Amino acid sequence: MTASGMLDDIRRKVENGERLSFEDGLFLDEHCDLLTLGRMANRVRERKNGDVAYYNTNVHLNPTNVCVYRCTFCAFRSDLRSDRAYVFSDDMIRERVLEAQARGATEIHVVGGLHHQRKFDWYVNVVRVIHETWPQIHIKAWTGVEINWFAHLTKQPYEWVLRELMAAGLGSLPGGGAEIFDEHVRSQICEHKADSQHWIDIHRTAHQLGLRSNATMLYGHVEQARHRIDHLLRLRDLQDETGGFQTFIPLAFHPENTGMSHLHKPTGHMDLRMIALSRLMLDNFDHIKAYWIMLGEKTAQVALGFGADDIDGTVVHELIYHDAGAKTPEGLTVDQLHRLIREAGREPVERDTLYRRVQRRGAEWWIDEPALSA
Ligand code: V47
Repeated sequence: MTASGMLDDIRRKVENGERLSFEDGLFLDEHCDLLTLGRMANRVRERKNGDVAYYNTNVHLNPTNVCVYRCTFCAFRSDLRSDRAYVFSDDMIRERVLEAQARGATEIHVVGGLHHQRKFDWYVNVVRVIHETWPQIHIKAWTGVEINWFAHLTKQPYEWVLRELMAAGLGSLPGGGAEIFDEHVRSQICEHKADSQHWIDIHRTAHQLGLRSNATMLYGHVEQARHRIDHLLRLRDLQDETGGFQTFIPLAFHPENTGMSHLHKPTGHMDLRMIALSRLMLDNFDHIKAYWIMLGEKTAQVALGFGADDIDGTVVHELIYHDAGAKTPEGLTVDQLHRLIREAGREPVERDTLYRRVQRRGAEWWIDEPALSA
């Protein structure tokens, strides 16, 4: 088929809500111009989410940066004996939770390093301390890679690990650690950590236990188009099976202070292409997030016209991207988020982690039922 025939065929599929194939994805990634890609993705976004763009009020907590792994893309990790190494005490965790409460946050996002000397109980305790300090906050904690490490530490199955964390107050899993599923690329960027199949098995188990989770893809390093499409389709397959993913977040590689600092940061052009491509390929995901921390506020705002319906949140205290050279502020106010969303022509809706509408009166907040997404 000619290139224009291929594009016509894809346009027709998108218009009819038909699923795109691996070959369609590869064609779009390698040959389709940005505006055509964006227009199609925006059509899909509009069908799924209308005029709404979501944000949430959240706070990040990275309880330690000490990590047994040495992923080449990571600037955040530290050796145990480095001057940079830190570990939060229970009091420091409580202080962060009380700050989150004062800021009116509905979610705390917790990820960190895999500390050589901490046992599983320490990670459970992080969740428990947060939950006991303020039971109302949703705890989105520990990526699939961390869950895999806990299973290794305890020699217990994923289900057991997840149930222990749920009993302590875990509310959902963030989408990190997915990187790129292709085994060859993965061996170049994060050789020793949980492999793709483990990451997928962990999210499947979480979904079976009733936990929702997110998914990510780290792009703009040594991967190629075929690896990106393969990654998206593996996620789409799992979503067909469980329906447990809430949102997909394409993560642009930030090279500063990493083992791949010779690479260039992805351009705004590529960032927008990845947003649009994911919207088109992940037909069974309700939401695509333009994570402003990593895209920058300006690109994230434009991404709302290229397939994204979510801009993440107020954030505060983000370290993983800032250690890798992100120039974005560490947090945005609700007013700033509203302005970005409104100027992009969307209606800002504050959601909780599970995409339910948050209502506020003064310092109080509560959740409107029923759930906004299936
Ligand atoms: O898994 C680490 C990525 C992820 C770098 O679920 C880097 O709502 C770029 O997953 N350049 C962790 N990326 C962050 C994450 C996340 C972020 C926001 C929202 C959610 C969610 C999840 O960050 C890691 C890795 O893929 N990462 N270092 C870097 N130098």
